[in-house]
Amino acid sequence: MTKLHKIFFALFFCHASGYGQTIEANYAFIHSDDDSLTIIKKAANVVPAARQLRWQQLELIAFFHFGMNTFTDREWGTGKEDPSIFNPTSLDARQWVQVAKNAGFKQIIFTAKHHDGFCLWPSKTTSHSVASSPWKKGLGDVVKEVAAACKEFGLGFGIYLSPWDMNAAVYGTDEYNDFFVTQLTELLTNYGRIDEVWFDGANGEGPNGKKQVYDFNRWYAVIRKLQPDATIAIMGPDVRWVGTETGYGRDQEWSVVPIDNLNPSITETNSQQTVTFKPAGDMRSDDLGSRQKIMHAKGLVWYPAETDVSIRPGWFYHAEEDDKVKSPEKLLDIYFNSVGKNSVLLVNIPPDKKGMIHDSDISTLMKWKALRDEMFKNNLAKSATFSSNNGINTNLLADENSTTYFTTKNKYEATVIDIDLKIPQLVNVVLLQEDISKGQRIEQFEVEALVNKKWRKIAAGSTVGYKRLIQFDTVHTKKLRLKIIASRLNPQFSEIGIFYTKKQYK
Ligand code: FUL
Ligand code: CA
Repeated sequence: MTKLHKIFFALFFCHASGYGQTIEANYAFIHSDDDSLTIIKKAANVVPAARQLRWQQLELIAFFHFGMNTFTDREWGTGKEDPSIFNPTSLDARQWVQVAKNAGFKQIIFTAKHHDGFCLWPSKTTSHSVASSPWKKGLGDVVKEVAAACKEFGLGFGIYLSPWDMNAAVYGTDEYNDFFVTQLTELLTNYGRIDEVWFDGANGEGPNGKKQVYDFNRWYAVIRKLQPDATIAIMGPDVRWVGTETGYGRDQEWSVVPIDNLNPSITETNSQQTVTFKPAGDMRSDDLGSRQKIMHAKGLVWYPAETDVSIRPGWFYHAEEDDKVKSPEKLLDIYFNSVGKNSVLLVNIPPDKKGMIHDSDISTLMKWKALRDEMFKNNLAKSATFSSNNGINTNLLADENSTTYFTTKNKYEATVIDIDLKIPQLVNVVLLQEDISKGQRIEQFEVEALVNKKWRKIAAGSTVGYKRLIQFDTVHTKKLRLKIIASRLNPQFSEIGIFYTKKQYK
């Protein structure tokens, strides 16, 4: 062995066994003899894979549920629908994507196939598709139109492909896994770049239904090979379901969570090490990653939350819900409780029978966007001065760059950042961000304002992560301070935003 080989071996072993942090990875092994400090250190150094970081920075993704259910007025089909029912009169995917873009969404996810098995693209695997419908005389391809619109307007494009398939004759047999791989391969090769693949966990077969064992690991391998930058969400290794469909995430939202099925033989070997299989277990409890939770884990993994919600009561379009579209204020509250709680918000906007987004949805989306624009237009932190007893780079706290950060000197984990607004201002919203490309670390924080010469606590919480947004009763103040009370290693605090909005939506 040459010297170079030895060094390489040492580095590799060091990483693979989870001791050093020489190679950045989105997982870490925990050994039975690791003490608590070592475990905390490991947790603090788990970082998102590049695809996970890109996904998190999107903040807002739009879901388009459209398909057979749009025409039968149902939420779940039967798989027995006649393809002739599918006949949008003026489908305009450009309108969908333009609406999404105007509302601030950065990516969309389209239901290429829902549980009823009807394919919105002319798949070679089945005749149960748009090819058998009257729409465009059977020559249409909705996936193609949505993909092209996303490309035109510069949005990411993702697909929802339901594992559960009520129509496929092979469903319930081994062959279904081949059938599914062929469908995936069509979608991942014929439509350009795919940014997210969304696998739903729903299955309503019931006690006498067909039992299908999904070969998820094989499917993941196909995705990694054909679209290595795509995140695989929900029933997948990259992105976790937040656990509800309400739009409201957790107060304490850790992106680093325990993983007990960490298997060294099925991690990728490219420059950034990432997990390629789904962490096992139910991840719906309130606390997924506190010190208490990670202490007894066998491994740790970067597995962030996606919060999905529909703008209407249902996932598919129903005319009787035209007056039940969520209000702009409700969407703003959801935004604070999802994006503002270290999650990505996935809002479903279902196109109607014409194949267009309805005016009621457009109107609410544009008002929601206007509320956000108004709220965040004037960041008072930009003209503030920051100081700290034990920190460096206070000048990077309001440079509107989430990858430049303030941190503490030496090994100080707790810190206080003083914020001087120079002139008294009205304040009722704060924004906090960590540089998650270096990990998630903050465990407890408080924000105080000096009011009538006394410090008043205006906001407090546990995790920050990619973004934390908090509204509170308006204060008139010149001085604020942010206390980072507990952190896993030195905090890497990238942004503080301070705002005032006339209307409050709490
Ligand atoms: C659920 C499905 O059953 C719904 O129809 C919808 O697609 C939602 C996003 O996921 O599990
Ligand atoms: Ca910054």
